Parts: sequence; structure tokens; C-alpha cells
Amino acid sequence: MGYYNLLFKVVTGLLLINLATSTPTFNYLANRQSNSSCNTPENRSCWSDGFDINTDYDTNIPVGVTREYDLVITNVTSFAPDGYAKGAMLVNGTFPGPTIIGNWGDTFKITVHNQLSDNGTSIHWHGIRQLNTSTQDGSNGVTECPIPGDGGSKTYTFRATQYGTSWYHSHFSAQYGEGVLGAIQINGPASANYDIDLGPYVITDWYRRPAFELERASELATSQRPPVSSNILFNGSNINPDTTITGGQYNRVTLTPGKKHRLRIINTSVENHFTVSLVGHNFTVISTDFVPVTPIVMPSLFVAIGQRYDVIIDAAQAVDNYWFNATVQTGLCGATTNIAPASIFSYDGASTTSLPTDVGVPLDTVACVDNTGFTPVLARSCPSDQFNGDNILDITLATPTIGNVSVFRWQVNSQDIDIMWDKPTLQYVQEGNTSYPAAANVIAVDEANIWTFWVVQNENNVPHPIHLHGHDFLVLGTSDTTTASSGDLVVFNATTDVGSLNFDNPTRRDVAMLPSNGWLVLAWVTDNPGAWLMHCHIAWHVSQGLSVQFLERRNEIPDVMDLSVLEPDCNEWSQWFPNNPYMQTDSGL
Ligand SMILES: *[C@@H]1O[C@H](CO)[C@@H](O)[C@H](O)[C@H]1NC(C)=O
Ligand SMILES: *[C@@H]1O[C@H](CO)[C@@H](O)[C@H](O)[C@H]1NC(C)=O
Ligand SMILES: *[C@@H]1O[C@H](CO)[C@@H](O)[C@H](O)[C@H]1NC(C)=O
Ligand SMILES: *[C@@H]1O[C@H](CO)[C@@H](O)[C@H](O)[C@H]1NC(C)=O
Ligand SMILES: *[C@@H]1O[C@H](CO)[C@@H](O)[C@H](O)[C@H]1NC(C)=O
Ligand SMILES: *[C@@H]1O[C@H](CO)[C@@H](O)[C@H](O)[C@H]1NC(C)=O
Ligand SMILES: *[C@@H]1O[C@H](CO)[C@@H](O)[C@H](O)[C@H]1NC(C)=O
Ligand SMILES: *[C@@H]1O[C@H](CO)[C@@H](O)[C@H](O)[C@H]1NC(C)=O
Ligand SMILES: *[C@@H]1O[C@H](CO)[C@@H](O)[C@H](O)[C@H]1NC(C)=O
Ligand SMILES: *[C@@H]1O[C@H](CO)[C@@H](O)[C@H](O)[C@H]1NC(C)=O
Ligand SMILES: *[C@@H]1O[C@H](CO)[C@@H](O)[C@H](O)[C@H]1NC(C)=O
Ligand SMILES: *[C@@H]1O[C@H](CO)[C@@H](O)[C@H](O)[C@H]1NC(C)=O
Ligand SMILES: [Cu+2]
Repeated sequence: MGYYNLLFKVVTGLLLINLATSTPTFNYLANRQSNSSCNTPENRSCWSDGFDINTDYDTNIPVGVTREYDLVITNVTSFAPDGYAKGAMLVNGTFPGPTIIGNWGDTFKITVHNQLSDNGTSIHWHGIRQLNTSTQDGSNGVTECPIPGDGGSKTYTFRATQYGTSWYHSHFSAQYGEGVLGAIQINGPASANYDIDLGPYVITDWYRRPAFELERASELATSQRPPVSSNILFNGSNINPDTTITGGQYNRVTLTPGKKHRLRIINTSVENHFTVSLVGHNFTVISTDFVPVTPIVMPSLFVAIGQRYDVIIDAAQAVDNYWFNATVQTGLCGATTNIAPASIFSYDGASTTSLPTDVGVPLDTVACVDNTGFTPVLARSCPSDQFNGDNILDITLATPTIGNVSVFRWQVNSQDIDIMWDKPTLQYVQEGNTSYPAAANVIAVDEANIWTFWVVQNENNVPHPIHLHGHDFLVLGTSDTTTASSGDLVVFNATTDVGSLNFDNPTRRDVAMLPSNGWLVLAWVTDNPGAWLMHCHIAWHVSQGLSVQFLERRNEIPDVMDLSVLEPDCNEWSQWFPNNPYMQTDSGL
């Protein structure tokens, strides 16, 4: 078995190397090594010869280098980021896991080693376009079989065609809630100048009970509400709201007086959305997810799960300590026992032990709605005359009885997703088999390079952060969010609502909030053959079915990627999983 596995891995490795070197590349305007020597504090818009903030990254990308990483996932019995020790599943023993760093245009070769004894895994590189590399997307049951436990591995190879901030996380059931995640930082040009890059800042909810257990508890239709998080962690630490538990520390970030700092905020929560603010300071937003925007000054920022904001903080105030607050929103936007989650930003020279004194001005708690009105630097507009409201994704909450219990199932067009780990969609494509099970929620989009429009209609009062793989979407509009919590259902009407949509370079990103009882209209171009999930990023909801998969340009998929990489990995999975003590009890995602 050992020898066989080893052989398998070597062969798989070779295939991937071949895939990486034989994949057709872009038409380069300038075929030069990326060179950041012109990217200075005085001019962050410049990147290298021929590449700057205005370069169209859909067609023109620096050559870059290959960066190799190894990530090892283990089951840790005692981890205490806020003083309370609990079991966790971690990447290289840390939370967040190691940051994946590279430059715009680089190719990443990341080998994930699954040393869990009782779970598979698959790692999704959130926000990475995966142009022509759908097999590397890390969506088990869709683009691949999971990586078996007890030492299974897979090498993911993909190119950073865009730049900015993101994260990677497990897509194996509720596993990322156990801690399997880390940040991704792709250096590139920026739309405003700054002196110091503080790096990623991962903000997340944290639970004492295991995520798999919480997912099962939250699916019971008798449970009145989702589990309340025990704490909010800032870059992996915080004090404990329970004052009897010691050992936790406020996360502290040092600012250099007089300098401008870039902070890469990432919300990696399972269930909680927050609004972040820094007492006495504004944020200058320069990027929404992987999309650079015209700088815009904001006093606070709503960050939904999966969303990223790159902001600039000007350290122009008195040398002191300042609270960085994450205000959990009211309503159905998550809840935590920490009533005022915060970390501390300290100017260099201020006391490193004392707490900030200025508590700031309490924020209005809004009902879980996105900030909008951002203007992407690289404009993308779509033709309004092509719009119709025919493509509807209708989201409802069903309560089927399974066994003898009534459970919650989030359905899209009357079907909750339930994927098969051992038979991913791309394997159907390889076999030319179009008989996908109904529960795969496959939506075929065959036509190449057209704008495709989708109305996501919420028939329920719970807001959902909607995430799409393989694309950035244009957020054409949402229902009126000022009345979002009124409880009245607002149904999209193509005739009367089309006038409120913005087709002219609207906010563009890969996660957007679907309002309570309302709608969200999205558009993107079918320029990336592959199988792409669109799902709610609340871990419990996707586990309970809230997802579809767009099968884009099916006939072209075998031409742009090597699908033979699937079989050896799926064989390994099929040999390992029957001996696992646990079964698939949710959607698998
Ligand atoms: C993707 O594949 C198509 C078809 O082979 C090719 O024209 C295009 O350049 C490829 N794009 C990338 C980013 O590899
Ligand atoms: C900054 O770099 C950009 C892109 O290379 C260039 O067009 C611009 O002139 C530079 N600005 C300054 C002030 O040097
Ligand atoms: C790197 O950037 C500098 C400044 O723009 C330019 O002079 C130089 O030619 C570039 N080198 C390469 C290899 O692109
Ligand atoms: C993760 O841990 C493995 C094993 O200790 C090590 O080889 C690897 O370099 C680490 N990866 C990172 C990104 O630090
Ligand atoms: C992690 O360890 C615990 C305690 O030993 C065990 O019950 C659980 O099954 C393990 N989980 C995985 C995924 O290996
Ligand atoms: C993953 O492991 C956890 C225990 O750590 C268990 O509760 C869950 O059922 C396992 N899931 C699968 C599919 O192995
Ligand atoms: C967060 O932690 C990572 C290391 O895990 C570090 O690289 C990064 O700079 C930290 N972010 C901030 C804002 O301190
Ligand atoms: C993270 O996202 C969740 C869900 O959208 C939200 O409830 C929470 O407030 C966000 N956290 C931050 C720090 O923005
Ligand atoms: C923050 O922005 C507001 C509105 O632009 C402005 O009135 C205020 O002075 C700014 N605060 C700081 C600390 O720059
Ligand atoms: C920020 O957090 C601190 C510490 O929890 C709290 O005292 C303060 O009221 C919070 N301020 C805001 C504006 O949320
Ligand atoms: C449901 O079935 C389980 C075992 O299948 C049993 O333990 C439990 O008592 C049953 N509950 C009810 C309410 O019938
Ligand atoms: C949409 O609005 C138009 C104009 O008010 C109305 O005639 C039509 O019945 C509405 N459609 C639906 C499905 O409600
Ligand atoms: Cu949801």
C-alpha cells in the first residue's frame, strides 16, 4: 500500500507538472519578469515595466515565478487562542495557517498533506479565478474527490492572474470551522499610496464546541437559532469574554507614527458578520475582494463572511493605543457572547501594556447589509439591453423529516445540494455523462463569452453572503436594504426593477450579501470553462444545501485542462473512505 501510494503520488506530481507547463498561456503584451522596483511608497500604482493599476489583468499578466508551498493539516487536541483549550484542525499547527504570499503572475504549487485520521479534505483557494484550471479549485464533489486522511496529499497548481488579498479554506463539510484556513497575499499595484504593508488581518468567529457538532445541532428544525459564537478572534487571538478564563491576549498591531499603513481585512467567519472600525481613524478602501477600486474614505466597513477589504490607515493621530472594533450586527446576522470584540492598534512609542481609553462612538447596527458604491479601477460594464430577469435562483428554507427528526434544508429552486465526494462533476464531464443527479444542482451555461445574468431571490428573512467560484461578478443591484428587516417579502420584478440596476461599472467582487426577504442581481461573462460553485458562505447553510454549481462551457472543459488528474485521486479516496469511522452527513460542502 505504501509503495503503491508513493508511486501514485509521483505519477500525480508529474501529471500536474506537465499540466502546468503545457497549459496554454496568455498573450503577453510585455513578456518580462515581474519587477516591483517602481512600486514605491510614492507610487503604488506602478508595478513593473508595462504593468500598472490600469493593466487589464484579464488579458495581460506578468510572467512571474513558481512558488512552492507545503501545508500540513493535523488534528490538535488542545488549542487555546483565547485561553480556552479545545480541539481543532489546523494548518501547520497555527491559526490562521501560514500565509501564502507571492506576486501578481506567479504560479503556485501547493501540496496539501492531510494528516487527519478521520476526515478527508479539499482546499479551496477563495477568489482565485482558476482560468482553465477548474481541477485545481478544491471543491470536493465538484472539481475533485477529497484528499484522503492518514497522509493523503494533493498538489494544487494555479496562477495568480489577479492581485490583492484572499484566503484558503477547507471545503470538506464544516471543516473550516475547525480552523483549516489561512490568508493569501498576492502583491501587485494599488490604487492609493501607502508606506507600510501590515499584511492580512483575519477576523473570525470562534466556537468552543466542534464545528461538525454545531452543524448537526443547527440543522435541527427544533433549534430556534444558529449557535452563538463564543468569541471573535483577531489574527488568531483575543482575551476571553469569560473573565474566569485567563491566558488570552488582545491582538496588538503596531502603527508607525506619520506613516500610511495598508491593512488586508479578511472575514473568515463561519456565521458572524461584523462592521469594523478603528477609533479616531478612517479607512481608505482600495480593494473589494480581488478588485482594486477608486480610493474611498469610510469611517467603518461591513465585512461579510468571505469578503476582503484592503484599506489604508493613516497614523496621523496622537501616539497612543486605539481600539479596533468588530461590531457584530443585530438581527439575523450572527451573534457572539463577546459583547464588544476588539483588538488594539498601538502607535510605536505608546505603552505596550495599557489599554486604550477612548471607547469611540458606538456604531449604528445595521441589519447585515453590504457597503456598495465602489468604483472598480478597471471598468467592466455590461449591456443593459441584454438583461432579462429569467434566470432566478429562488432560496427557501424547507424542513423535511429525515429519520424521525425534522431538519433544516436550504434549497435553491426547490433542491438542496448534496454532492458525491467519490464522483465529482468534472468526472461526469470527462465521461461525457450528462445524467447528473438532481441533488448536484447543476446549471449548464453553454454559450461562450456572453454576459450571464442571475436574480438571487431570498424567500426568507435570513440574509446570506453569496459567493461564486471562478469569476468576479458585477453586483447590478439589490432590493432596498433600508427596509430589509421589515419582514415583507420583496420579489424582483424585471419590468419595474430593471431601472434601479447599475450596469455601468458597478461594484465587482466574489462575495455579496443577499438581503433579508429581498433580492440580489449579479452578472458575469462566461469566459472560464469549468464547474463553479455558487453558495452561501455561512458554513451551516452550505452544509444544509444552499448551493448550485454552474457547469460552464462543458464541451470545452476537456480541451482546456487535463481531466485525467481526477482518476488517481478518486481511486485513493474510494479505497480510504469506506474505512473511515464517519460518514457524509451533510451536503459535503
Ligand atoms: C485557456 O484556454 C484557452 C483555449 O485553449 C486559451 O485560448 C487561453 O489562452 C487559455 N487561458 C489561460 C489563462 O491559460
Ligand atoms: C506612477 O506610475 C504610473 C504607472 O507606471 C505612471 O503612469 C505615473 O506617471 C507615475 N506617477 C508618478 C507621480 O511618478
Ligand atoms: C523594472 O522597473 C524599472 C522601473 O520602472 C525599469 O527601469 C526596468 O526596466 C524594469 N525591469 C524589468 C526587467 O522589467
Ligand atoms: C508546513 O509544515 C511543513 C512540515 O513541517 C513544512 O515542511 C512546511 O514548510 C510548512 N509550510 C509553511 C508554509 O510554513
Ligand atoms: C480528532 O481527534 C479526536 C480526539 O482524538 C477524534 O475523536 C476525532 O475523530 C479526530 N478527528 C479527525 C478528523 O481526525
Ligand atoms: C470529521 O471528523 C469529525 C470529528 O473530528 C466528525 O465529527 C465528522 O463526522 C467527520 N466527518 C467525516 C465525513 O469524516
Ligand atoms: C497577522 O498574522 C500574520 C502571521 O500569521 C502576519 O503575517 C500579519 O502581518 C498579521 N497581520 C497584522 C495586521 O498584524
Ligand atoms: C464576517 O461576516 C459575517 C457574516 O457575513 C458577519 O456577521 C460578521 O460581522 C463579519 N465580521 C467582520 C469582522 O466584519
Ligand atoms: C474621517 O472622515 C470624515 C468624513 O470624510 C471626516 O469628517 C473626518 O474628519 C475624518 N476623520 C479623520 C480622523 O480623518
Ligand atoms: C471598542 O471595543 C472596546 C473594548 O471592548 C469597547 O470598550 C468600546 O466601546 C468599543 N467601541 C466601539 C465604537 O465599538
Ligand atoms: C428517533 O430515532 C432514534 C434512533 O433512530 C431514537 O433514539 C429516538 O428516541 C427517536 N426519537 C423520537 C422522538 O422518536
Ligand atoms: C411587475 O410589475 C408590472 C408593472 O407594475 C406588473 O404589471 C406585473 O404584473 C409585475 N409582475 C409580477 C410578476 O408581479
Ligand atoms: Cu446562508
